[in-house]
Amino acid sequence: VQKINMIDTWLKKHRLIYFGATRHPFILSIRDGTVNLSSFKTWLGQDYIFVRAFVSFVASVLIKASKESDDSGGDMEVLLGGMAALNDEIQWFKIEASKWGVQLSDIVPQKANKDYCRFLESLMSSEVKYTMAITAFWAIEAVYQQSFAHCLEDGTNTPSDLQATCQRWGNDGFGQYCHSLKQIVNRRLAKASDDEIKKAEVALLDVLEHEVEFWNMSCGGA
Ligand code: HMH
Repeated sequence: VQKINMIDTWLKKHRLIYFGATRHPFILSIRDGTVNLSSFKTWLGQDYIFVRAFVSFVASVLIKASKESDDSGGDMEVLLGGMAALNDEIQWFKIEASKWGVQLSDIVPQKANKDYCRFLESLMSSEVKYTMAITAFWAIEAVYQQSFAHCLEDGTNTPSDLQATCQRWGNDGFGQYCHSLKQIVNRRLAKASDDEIKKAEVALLDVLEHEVEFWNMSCGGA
């Protein structure tokens, strides 16, 4: 296996599950305008909880970077940019929730969300190496980028009041940021041991499965 662009190799190998995560029926329903608004509100409230846990995870990735990265690719700057974006995102969730009448303080995390947050916590362990953690991080961001960008393509029927949500993750700047993360991951993987590569691939698959479950949960309504 050539190690220059491990990510693209993996995305080809695992394209069915990757499509499961990035072309989920929930995303397709936003894209064609048939989305159930109660599903959207469920997603909004649950994702707010997820993002709060995600901030801690990103902080742990930053710590791993400071210990393990030679930083030739400016990993620190990219990660700090991601943290800044999350600060913005949390404020956005609050505004959006009040627009949709979703009471964030009342949200109880559902099973898929709890499972996903527990997975993030497992990656925060100091036993987990930077290469594995940053691979998961890239995958988490890339799924949202790919999913929401799909809703903004020409000829789609995304409802106008959901356009801003899609823009949040589907905009070009976020795409650039995901590309920078991908380059960091590919650079790490090119130098990683077989064992580290294996672990990173498993982390990618775990993320994709959790993302599918998260979308499934949102479709559940409630
Ligand atoms: C579940 N995955 C989930 N929520 C998010 N906000 C992202 C990825 C991207 O930040």
